This record gives sequence, C-alpha cells and structure tokens, in this order.
Amino acid sequence: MAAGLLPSAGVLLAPLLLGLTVLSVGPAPARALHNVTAELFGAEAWGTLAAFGDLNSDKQTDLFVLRERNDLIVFLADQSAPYFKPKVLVSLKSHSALITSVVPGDYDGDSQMDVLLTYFPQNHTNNELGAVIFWGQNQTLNSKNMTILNRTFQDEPLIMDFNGDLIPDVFGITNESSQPQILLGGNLSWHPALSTKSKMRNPHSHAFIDLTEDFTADLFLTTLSASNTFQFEIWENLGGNFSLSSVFEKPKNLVVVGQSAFADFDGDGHMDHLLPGCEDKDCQKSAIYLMRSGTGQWVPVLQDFSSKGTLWGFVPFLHEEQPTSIPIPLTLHIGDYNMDGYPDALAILKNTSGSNQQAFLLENVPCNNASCEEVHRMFKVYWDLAGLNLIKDAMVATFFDIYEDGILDIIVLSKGYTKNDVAIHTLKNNFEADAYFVKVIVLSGLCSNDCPRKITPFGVNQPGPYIMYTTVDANGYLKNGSGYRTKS
Ligand SMILES: *[C@@H]1O[C@H](CO)[C@@H](O)[C@H](O)[C@H]1NC(C)=O
Ligand SMILES: *[C@@H]1O[C@H](CO)[C@@H](O)[C@H](O)[C@H]1NC(C)=O
Ligand SMILES: *[C@@H]1O[C@H](CO)[C@@H](O)[C@H](O)[C@H]1NC(C)=O
Ligand SMILES: *[C@@H]1O[C@H](CO)[C@@H](O)[C@H](O)[C@H]1NC(C)=O
Ligand SMILES: *[C@@H]1O[C@H](CO)[C@@H](O)[C@H](O)[C@H]1NC(C)=O
Ligand SMILES: *[C@@H]1O[C@H](CO)[C@@H](O)[C@H](O)[C@H]1NC(C)=O
Ligand SMILES: *[C@@H]1O[C@H](CO)[C@@H](O)[C@H](O)[C@H]1NC(C)=O
Ligand SMILES: *[C@@H]1O[C@H](CO)[C@@H](O)[C@H](O)[C@H]1NC(C)=O
Ligand SMILES: *[C@@H]1O[C@H](CO)[C@@H](O)[C@H](O)[C@H]1NC(C)=O
Ligand SMILES: *[C@@H]1O[C@H](CO)[C@@H](O)[C@H](O)[C@H]1NC(C)=O
Ligand SMILES: *[C@@H]1O[C@H](CO)[C@@H](O)[C@H](O)[C@H]1NC(C)=O
Ligand SMILES: [Ca+2]
Ligand SMILES: [Ca+2]
Ligand SMILES: [Ca+2]
Repeated sequence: MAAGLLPSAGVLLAPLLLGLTVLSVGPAPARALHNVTAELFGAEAWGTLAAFGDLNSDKQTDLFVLRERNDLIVFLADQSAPYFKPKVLVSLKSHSALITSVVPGDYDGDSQMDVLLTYFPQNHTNNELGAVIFWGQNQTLNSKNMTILNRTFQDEPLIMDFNGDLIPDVFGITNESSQPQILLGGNLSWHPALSTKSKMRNPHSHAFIDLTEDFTADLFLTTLSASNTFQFEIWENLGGNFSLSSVFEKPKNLVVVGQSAFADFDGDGHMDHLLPGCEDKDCQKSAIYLMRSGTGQWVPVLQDFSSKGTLWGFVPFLHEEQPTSIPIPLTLHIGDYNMDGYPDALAILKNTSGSNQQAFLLENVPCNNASCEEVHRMFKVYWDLAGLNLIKDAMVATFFDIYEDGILDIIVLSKGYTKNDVAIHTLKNNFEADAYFVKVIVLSGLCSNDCPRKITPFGVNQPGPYIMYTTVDANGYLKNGSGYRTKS
C-alpha cells in the first residue's frame, strides 16, 4: 500500500512526529482540513445535528437537525450545492416540548424510515423523558402521523433489535417498573427485558454490539454496583435470550467516567473498550483507558493533556434541571481518519484554566511510553490542527463521510449561533490514499409492499451500529466483524 501523501498544501505538523517511532511504511498523518460548510449548507448551517440516516431511500445519507429545541428538520442530500437542503420538518412546538434525542429507524417494519424523538414534556416536574415516533410515508415523514409512547423513560432509551426480527426495539427503564422494559417495534408492545437488579447509570452508555464474536450483537450495559460504583455488564445474546456473561469495574483512578466506545484499537481483529474520564471531579486530570478484548485490564492510552503551557481536560457532564441546550456526555467519537487501519478519535476538551473548549483529533499511534506498552498503541493529540483550532466553544465533534467517498470528514457543532442554537461546521478531510477501501452499509433488506421505485430494497438504519451521540460509530457503517480494516 502506498502511503497517501497529501497533494495539497496543508499545514505541516511534522515537528509533532519527532520523538515518535515513525512507521517506515505507514501513511503520513492527515493534516489538511478544508471548511466546506458553505458548499454543504449555504446559509443554513445551524442547529443541533443529531443523527444521520437515509430518510428518502436514495442511498445518500441525510442529516437530522434540531432547531429551537422543538423542531426536527431533515436536510436531504442533493446533487447540487448546497449539498444538504432542509426539506422535511416535524415539530413538537405545539406541545412546547424540548427534544433531547433523535433516532431514525424503521419502527414498524414497512421499509419506510421513521424517527423516534425523546423530549422533556411541557412543565416536566421530574426528569422523565417522553418519546414519540413520527411515521415515514412516501419517503418522507408525515408530520401529522405520530404515536406518543404511553410510558416515559428515566434516561435516553437504547435502540436495539432485541428479538432479532430486524425491526428496531426500544430499551430502557420506564415509569412503570424498575426492571428494564423493551418496546417491540412492529406492534409496539411492551415487555419486561432482562432480570437485572442493577441500577442503570445516568446518562447511560449502553450499547448493542457484538462483544462475544459470534456475529450477534450483545447488550453492553453501564450500571451501578451494590456499593454504587460504576460498572459494566455484558449480556450475551443467545438466540434472542440475553444472559449475563460478565461484569467488570471502571478503572480505579477514574472519578468522572465518560461514555464507553468500542473499536479495534490495536488492530488485532478484536473489539476493544475505550473509556474516557477524569481522575478528579473537575477534570483537571483527564485520561483515556483501554481494555483490550478478553484481558479485563484497564491500560491508559492517553494521560498527557498539556500543550504549550495550557492544561486541557474533558468537559464533565452536568445534569441541569432545565437544560438550555442538549446536554452532551463526555464522549469520544471514533473513526479511522487517516485510513491506516487504526481507529482515531475526536474529543472535546476545555482549557482547565480558561473557558474555551475545542475539538481535537486524537490519532492512534504506536506506543512510546511504558504505560501503554501492553497495548502497543496510544493516542496522540493534534493540538494545533488547522481548521479545528479555529472553531471556538465546540460542543460536539464527530466523523462523517460527507462525500461518501470512503474518507471520513469532520463535523463540529459550536455554541453561540443563537441563544438556543449551535453552529454547524463541516471540515473536509483531504487525506487521499490509493488504499483499497470498501464501504459496507448496514441495511435491513426489509422491503414489504412499498418498496421505493421498484429498486432492490436498500433498507434503513439498523440498531447496533447506528449512530447517536452516546454511542460509537461514524456514519453507522459496519466494520468487518469486530473492527477496522487491518493494514495491508
Ligand atoms: C467556514 O465557512 C463558513 C461559511 O463561509 C464561515 O461562516 C465559518 O466561519 C468558517 N469556519 C471556520 C472555522 O473557518
Ligand atoms: C405549564 O405551565 C404554564 C405556566 O407555568 C401554565 O400556564 C400551563 O397551563 C402549564 N401547562 C400544563 C400542561 O400543565
Ligand atoms: C404518496 O405520494 C403519491 C404521489 O406523490 C400520492 O399520490 C399519495 O397520495 C401519497 N400517499 C400518502 C399516504 O401520502
Ligand atoms: C400512520 O402511519 C402508520 C404507520 O406507517 C400507517 O399504518 C397509517 O396508515 C398512517 N395513518 C395515516 C392517517 O396516515
Ligand atoms: C399502552 O398502550 C398499549 C397499546 O398501544 C396498551 O396495550 C397498554 O395497556 C397501554 N399501557 C398503559 C400503561 O396505558
Ligand atoms: C407513565 O407515563 C405515562 C405517560 O406520561 C402515563 O400515562 C402513565 O400514567 C405513567 N404511569 C405511571 C405508573 O406513572
Ligand atoms: C407483538 O409482537 C411480538 C413479537 O412479534 C409478540 O411476541 C407479541 O406477542 C406481540 N404482542 C401483541 C400485543 O400483539
Ligand atoms: C429462550 O428462552 C425461552 C424462554 O425461556 C426458551 O423457550 C427458548 O428456548 C430460549 N431460546 C434459546 C435459543 O435459548
Ligand atoms: C487557557 O486559559 C488561560 C487563562 O485564561 C490563558 O492564559 C491561556 O492562553 C489559554 N490557553 C489557550 C491555548 O487558549
Ligand atoms: C508516560 O507514562 C506516565 C505514567 O506511566 C505518564 O505519567 C506520562 O504522562 C506518560 N507520558 C506521555 C507522553 O503520555
Ligand atoms: C473479516 O472477518 C472474517 C470473519 O471473522 C475474518 O475471517 C477475516 O479475516 C476478516 N477480515 C479482515 C480484513 O479483518
Ligand atoms: Ca416505518
Ligand atoms: Ca425487533
Ligand atoms: Ca487511524
């Protein structure tokens, strides 16, 4: 494989490589980011980009954006600039509800993408979340046809395929019981799920992902132990029955525990568990830990968060009574930015002595420190990546394949567009490699009687590798088996 050197005049960060064992044939680190916000959005680059999905079945990923906290606008991908146009609107304005999450999916199995919204109801007295499904029809959403679920949730529900019928189901603790419940997609019937006694962590970081390597997604739960410390449970999926297969603790040093992310960090073909967090409650001392598949041991893969005299740290999650913006948990967004087979990450860090917070690219590089020896890899932060460093007050950064060319680009949301809304920034990754790359899109292949334009069914987003701000995957594309393309 030829190393993909960048053709364009990016800002060279070569000095940052000094001191590292540079791979002899490894691709050069990516370094050029181009602001393509105007060409993608025109003057419409604002609102909380909350989810991705192909709403109109044209095989182009569309963007689900929240505005004013109670409108959902779907930007459909288009052939001409601006490449994303606001076309579909559904609103909870008349309910005065504050939308908190958006999960596209086909909840009734008719091959039309629907969308599930969770929200704080008007005058909510507790912190329970309502949920509503807007039904898809004719490759769009019918703003008048919705089903309000008759239970509320303690936390954002997890969307997963509980019973293996390829129709997404809704998992969470509801107001009816302390036992987790599942709302089965299709006939929308509630059933108790799992007989766990554990309390769920809030915000949770549950995931529906194959951790036992049998090509069936298992249930990963973030819970509290009897002594109230954070722990993780893996419920193995055996033909649709979930049984507890392992429980393990958080790294001892972490006081603030972020959202778990899964990726094949060391490139051995097995899915590893990444966990960002802080060793003190104010996040003056941040860290990222890794538990390699099957080891049961946490190993730090990033501990040094200082750059040129400034100490950076993760932004701890704050529970607010009446949040003015969507609360963002402490999260890593994973994606192989430079296509070397090793997953990289994006994180939001704040200046621990100032107020600015910024998005940073964390590149997965060979380990150069005794602390990460066991896993052979670690994260290196690009402190001055041109493009990212211009965006002040960043709140979320995620990878997204904007032009669907197999190269991951970056989307950043930043505060301050208006009082209630954020600005959207899109940065094109100019990394170009002649690397072999196959994009696998995960589809249900379900297509009953309303198949779009008589084409082969393309399906809709599937839970498991779906993207939501609390989970892990860029664009919702499945990697082979457990992870990323290994080096060729
Ligand atoms: C990107 O371009 C948009 C539109 O031209 C502009 O408003 C924005 O400030 C630019 N962002 C950065 C970080 O340069
Ligand atoms: C919500 O609160 C407002 C003002 O406090 C009140 O006028 C309104 O009737 C309440 N709505 C409901 C549904 O309770
Ligand atoms: C779907 O679209 C077709 C053509 O635009 C229209 O005739 C039909 O009434 C629509 N159906 C629904 C349920 O909106
Ligand atoms: C509402 O959506 C459901 C699910 O797609 C569909 O079965 C029903 O016919 C729709 N109702 C109306 C009034 O369009
Ligand atoms: C919720 O709705 C379902 C049908 O959609 C019904 O069977 C069930 O009894 C309702 N539950 C409550 C608590 O109202
Ligand atoms: C649960 O919430 C639903 C919707 O708000 C409500 O109708 C139902 O009465 C609640 N059930 C309990 C047990 O509080
Ligand atoms: C709904 O569907 C599930 C799975 O297909 C089935 O187990 C359940 O009995 C059905 N419930 C109702 C009320 O039809
Ligand atoms: C799942 O559990 C049900 C009820 O306990 C049982 O009937 C069924 O055989 C189990 N299926 C598998 C694959 O273990
Ligand atoms: C971090 O904040 C301190 C205090 O406001 C400031 O002096 C320093 O320049 C900031 N660092 C960066 C990189 O902005
Ligand atoms: C190397 O590891 C030590 C702990 O073993 C840690 O304190 C230090 O920050 C690490 N250095 C780098 C550059 O990550
Ligand atoms: C993809 O997964 C299959 C099944 O486990 C495995 O045999 C194959 O080596 C994997 N390919 C790569 C490139 O990881
Ligand atoms: Ca549907
Ligand atoms: Ca299902
Ligand atoms: Ca990489």
